[in-house]
Amino acid sequence: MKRIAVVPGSFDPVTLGHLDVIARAAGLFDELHVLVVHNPGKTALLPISQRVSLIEQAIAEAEMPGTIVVTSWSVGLLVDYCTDVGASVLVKGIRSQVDVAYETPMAIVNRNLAGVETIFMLPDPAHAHVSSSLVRQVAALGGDVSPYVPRAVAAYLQKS
Ligand code: COD
Repeated sequence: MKRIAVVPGSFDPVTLGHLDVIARAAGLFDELHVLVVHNPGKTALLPISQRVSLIEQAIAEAEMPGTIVVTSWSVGLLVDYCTDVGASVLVKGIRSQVDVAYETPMAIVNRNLAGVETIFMLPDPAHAHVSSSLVRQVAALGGDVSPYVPRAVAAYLQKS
């Protein structure tokens, strides 16, 4: 049986921290779905389709192992997507106790709802401080975001 996992996120925009988690998860599963999901608790910067496109470009450049699908999901529960594509695992990056506190209840509910397990992956220390909100802030103030994001994202933010 194929081992399929989903890495969900707002990815607004995708960062080197996200990309590190995606690359390491890709090595653990036969098929990995990187799923862009609207987070109603956050004010979005990039349109969802642009986020998908930037993730695709970053993954192509990084030459990751296995099969990786990049798509978005806006209808219903995250676990509904997992059930639809036959994924039994969600992979989430955990940078701090704040992430643990945010992710733990969702992990329990997702297992209760659909039997989908959540794997928490520790970050590469080089990227542990990076977040999309930090990148958005640096970009908005005219700073250099290239240490924090894939090349395609830096180019996109510089243009816009
Ligand atoms: N290093 C490692 N991991 C990182 C880094 C980094 N530098 N930066 C972020 N991450 C991790 C985050 O901890 C998170 O796990 C993931 O990457 C995505 O981060 P973001 O910021 O892009 O996305 P979020 O936190 O806004 O998540 C959006 C989701 C929609 C995925 C989330 O809110 C969710 O799982 N919602 C569940 C919706 C649902 O079905 N609810 C009902 C049942 S719980």
